[in-house]
Amino acid sequence: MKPKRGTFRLTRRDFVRAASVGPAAAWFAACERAGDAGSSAGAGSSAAAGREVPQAPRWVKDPSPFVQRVTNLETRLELIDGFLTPNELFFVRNHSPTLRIDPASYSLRIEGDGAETELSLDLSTLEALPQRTITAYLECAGNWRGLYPELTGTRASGGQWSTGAVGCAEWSGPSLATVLELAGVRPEVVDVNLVGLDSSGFERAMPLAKALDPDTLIALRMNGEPLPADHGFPARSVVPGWSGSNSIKWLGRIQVSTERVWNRNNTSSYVLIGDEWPAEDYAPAQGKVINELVVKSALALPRPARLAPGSHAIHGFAHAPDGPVAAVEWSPDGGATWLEATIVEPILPLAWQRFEFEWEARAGSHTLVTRATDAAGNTQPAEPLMNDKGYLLNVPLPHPVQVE
Ligand SMILES: Nc1nc2c(c(=O)[nH]1)N[C@H]1C(S)=C(S)[C@@H](COP(=O)(O)O)O[C@H]1N2
Ligand SMILES: [Mo]
Repeated sequence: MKPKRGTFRLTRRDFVRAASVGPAAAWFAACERAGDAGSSAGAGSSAAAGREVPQAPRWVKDPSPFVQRVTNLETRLELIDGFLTPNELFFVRNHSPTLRIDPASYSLRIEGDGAETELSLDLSTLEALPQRTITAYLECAGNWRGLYPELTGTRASGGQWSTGAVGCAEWSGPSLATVLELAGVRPEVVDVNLVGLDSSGFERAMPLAKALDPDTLIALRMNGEPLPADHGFPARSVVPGWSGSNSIKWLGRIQVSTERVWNRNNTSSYVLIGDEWPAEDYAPAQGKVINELVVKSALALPRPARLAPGSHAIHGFAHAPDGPVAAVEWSPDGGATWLEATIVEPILPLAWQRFEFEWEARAGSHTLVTRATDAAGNTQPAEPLMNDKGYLLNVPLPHPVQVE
């Protein structure tokens, strides 16, 4: 469904009247407390017995199908056989434990010197706005970072993800633009900063143009269900094609600013730090800010994989930030020869693409490699983009396979 913006009848004034406007601070504090209490509930019995300090469960979903890394759950791509990532298999990147929010007391605050009116919208108001549905992939900018030593000879700091900090889902909710229009955006606005309610206060700013892109959503639903708690219930942003860090979960505040917004997530995190990006050129950021993701492809196989000799249908997922992948090549011999893989429908502009090929596997050790290219000719480069935090690694990925 793609509602036309012009068909939306309620005026901003209707909403200013309908929405409760008031200080949000008390509510944020209450919500944080509820989150702490809710998240430690599972460990209550041992705490009551006075034996140990309760450990907050880090996730609501069953973590067993994932690779568990501190507060994160990494998807095993080999478990994804269809086009979309099922919610229960979708990776989780949390800077603090999953927050559990009571939908009855939730509200989203729109504020800042660039907003003509400050508003608080409750969940039913967000649900009553025109809903847009997109199928979009979401990838952490640090996906593949754990492969840095193998591919570049150096380690990069941050979570050591293999290839599973990516997924693709159908997201529905109002466009961020629709919500911004309710408050009114002053012409001088530069940045829109989105702030989560989790205890890390995770936030990320984007330029106004991206905030007004109709595909930038405040998602309320994921794959046809209300957003799962681990993915930001009741509301998160989804910013297709951009670093997953822009897709703010448990969205609590939208700050509309007439000045550039600088915070940790565009000064020291999610910036390219290294010799190529002199800090003085990017101050107050320590390097070049990462927004758009890069063209990538990976196989849905364990790493390393073990296969029996014979013919195998191999599949994987390829994605590009700016339109679908147009071609995927694969190599059975570590990149010496290349063949064309089949891209499986559907081919949607913001989604990943599933690709497949038949491989006649002979006994021995092999290295499969894949390489995706988008319609504009952007492809996976032979040389890695070296940066201290290991973002945006996208060289064609060698995949070790033992056939026996
Ligand atoms: N509030 C909040 N939003 C957040 C994060 C977080 O820790 N807190 N992590 C971000 C990062 S770095 C990524 S990659 C995505 C991951 O989304 P997912 O956990 O739904 O897969 O959420 C983003 N949004
Ligand atoms: Mo991320």
